[in-house]
Amino acid sequence: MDLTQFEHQYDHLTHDVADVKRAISNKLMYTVGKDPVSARPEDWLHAVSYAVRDHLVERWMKTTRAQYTQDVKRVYYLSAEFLIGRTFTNAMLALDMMSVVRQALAELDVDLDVLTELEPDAALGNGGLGRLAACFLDSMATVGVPGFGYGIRYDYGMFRQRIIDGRQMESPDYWLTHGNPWEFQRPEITYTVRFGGHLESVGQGTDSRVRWVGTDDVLAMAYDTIIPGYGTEATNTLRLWSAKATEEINLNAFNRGNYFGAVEGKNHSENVSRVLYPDDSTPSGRELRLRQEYFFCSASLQDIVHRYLRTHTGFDALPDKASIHLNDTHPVLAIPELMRILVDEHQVEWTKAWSLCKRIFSYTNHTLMHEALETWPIEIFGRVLPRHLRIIFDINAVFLAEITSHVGSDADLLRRVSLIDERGERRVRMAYLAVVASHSVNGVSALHSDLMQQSIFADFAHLWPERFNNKTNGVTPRRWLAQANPGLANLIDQRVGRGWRRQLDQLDGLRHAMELPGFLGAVRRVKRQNKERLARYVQQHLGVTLKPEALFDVQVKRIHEYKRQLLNVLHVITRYQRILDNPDAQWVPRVVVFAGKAASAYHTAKLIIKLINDVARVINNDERIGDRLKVVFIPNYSVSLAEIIIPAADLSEQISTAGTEASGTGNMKFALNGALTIGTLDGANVEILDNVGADNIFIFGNTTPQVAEIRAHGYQPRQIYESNPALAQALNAIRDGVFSPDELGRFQQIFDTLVNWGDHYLLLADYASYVETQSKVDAIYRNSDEWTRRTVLNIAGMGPFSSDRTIAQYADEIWKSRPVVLDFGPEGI
Ligand code: HTW
Repeated sequence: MDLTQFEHQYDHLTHDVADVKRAISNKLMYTVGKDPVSARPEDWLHAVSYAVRDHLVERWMKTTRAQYTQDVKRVYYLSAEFLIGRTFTNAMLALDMMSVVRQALAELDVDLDVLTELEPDAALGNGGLGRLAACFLDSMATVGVPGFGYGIRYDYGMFRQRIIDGRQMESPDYWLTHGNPWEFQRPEITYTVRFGGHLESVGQGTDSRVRWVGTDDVLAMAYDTIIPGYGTEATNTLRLWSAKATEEINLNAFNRGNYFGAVEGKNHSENVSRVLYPDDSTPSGRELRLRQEYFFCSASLQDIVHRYLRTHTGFDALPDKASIHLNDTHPVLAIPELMRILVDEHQVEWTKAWSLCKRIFSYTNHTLMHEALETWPIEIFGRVLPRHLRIIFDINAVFLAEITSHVGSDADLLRRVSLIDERGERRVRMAYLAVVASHSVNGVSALHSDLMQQSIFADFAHLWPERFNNKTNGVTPRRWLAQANPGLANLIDQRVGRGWRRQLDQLDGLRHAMELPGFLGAVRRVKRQNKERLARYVQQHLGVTLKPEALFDVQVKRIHEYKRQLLNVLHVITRYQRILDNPDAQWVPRVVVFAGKAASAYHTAKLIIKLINDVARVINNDERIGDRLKVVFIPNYSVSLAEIIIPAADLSEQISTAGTEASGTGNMKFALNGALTIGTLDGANVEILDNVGADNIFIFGNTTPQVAEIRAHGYQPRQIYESNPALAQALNAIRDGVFSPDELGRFQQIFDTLVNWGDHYLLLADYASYVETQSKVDAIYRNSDEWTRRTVLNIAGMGPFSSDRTIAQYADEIWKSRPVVLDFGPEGI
């Protein structure tokens, strides 16, 4: 697609092509160190990235200086994951430099679009939780919240997925091979992080203190990335920590002539920031993971306290100058770490330190799934972090005493809410620690926030109802509409102006555009171009030919049983069998697209990938089917792939068992790009329904209370199997090896899980409703004007799902932060 037509003209006013050209040439020679005649495309990418980055640096210093002189309250967003994706195009759009850079490069005989494809994704996250953190950084900068992201600079991000013989194969993602032009290494900003050792008591009685000694130390070095705001000069900082050995080599071993032994320790301690744990909603429970979590919490807290003490004495004002937000429980060690810094290092009295904590911390819960709730065996915890375990015991003692004094002694209640799970191997409950230490605990959609208070935190919600609240997720319209779908963005600009990039509510104006001549046709043409772009990608990478007139039915997300990719497969198989039974019916041609990674140790999820690929091979090669049905599994799902796939979707699959998907954010990205949703009443689907209207979304399946009811009455999946012939036919085909002729029993386990072993996620209970709803989808798709009208009503209803709205609510209701004032006012340029 030719994107040049969408880049607007007025950025020439602020940036001159000749200047940009000169800057790029200078960077190529003096920073990259290459002669233009021998420069490779990667060298040009680095040169132009440095040239663009210079413009961000000016804004960054201005914002940082203003934050400092105004002594504003800063918001620290602690997250083990930031799924940023690419930065280059995003930065150019923020600076309004896209067309100038394109032209400058063209005059240097370089194609901008070739360069953008060379940039590796910063894939420092698994899925929705990490991507949400990235959208939040973008929105904090854009709405002017003085925000700081803190996380880990993993050497290896999310693994690369290849599909070999239909199976997922993982390989390391070494995203830093060619260097990262967007980061600033800060060797001078380095903190010592301590592990292990033991505790000693010093002093007597009320003077007694604990000393933590004999530790193994690792250094945490800061790397900063500029986060630009859109339509403002305000920027923020993402600070990621990388582990460095405290001493390059062990001198004793070196002097004994043992060179390799001498550097071994260095490797060992630097392992702490080596690799992202590839789990989403499944526990890892590995000691190295605990060390990772503490590593970034400790460095971040030392940095926060250090920054505060540069301009303040005493800690009374700390809660007015710092909010620390915990993105799920992975950063919860920040709580005992702040207590340790205050009490052990600054001699703050315990009660005082604890009340400061409760005003500083806030926490977001992202899952209710029991197996995903983080707990650590106290044996491991005490060995790695003895001081923090003691602090948690002390917090727990005070907390349980407080409960007893309020509600009387209720042993059962105390056992349930204790920070230590005493059943079996004793474990620390990280989520409970977060709730006890935070002044705010939020869920990520209306439904999830309600369920959270009724299930995992029910006892706490009774004790402290005022602490609990909802903040429905959102996505940044800059990346997920302006950048990913320039064709649609341009069309919207023509109808309602460009303001939606910062005020997504303005999309509401599209409701009127519907009646304008040519509008629906134009929307359809843009979708068609996006589908052609995806079809080209699939042709190139998979060798499968897709017809763009088919309905593109898309499910892209982590592979997990609760997300029910298998339910989608059951529908695909049923459709296949019906086409074979009735080839002459007027079938609406469909392309069913899957993408997503499975956690490397999650056997069932990997088997589901194999099944999808086996089903795809059989259907795609069955001549009787032709173009009526195609199935593709696109390997290596990532932010950059999402930017190609989502704009090309007609139908968005959001089909998790009601009550299991906390929010979902893919659901919002698809609707914003004009896909209609087929979904259950789960997570944010419920609110999408409220905003687009029941006529414009395909809702099916059991609701959350119905799911509970079915389970309570003894769910019998086999009965459903036996009484629904179409379902039985699909399941039997899986069981009998129709899709695995080379190994007939390959998918027996999948059959058993659903029919004989309880079907935990109730796929069979929702199958009939799902398949019936899919027929309704076909019927509407046949009427292309009607389909497009609904598409536009979806886009028009997406105003509330901007992460700018979400962040404004966090800032007002949780963080109580005020925007920084720049010279030109918060609106900037
Ligand atoms: C939810 C998803 C929600 C998203 O957060 C998720 N939670 C985890 N991963 C997610 C943002 O609020 O839209 O519905 O499922 O995508 C998640 C998680 C984890 C442990 C618990 C929950 C992610 C990575 C690693 C561990």
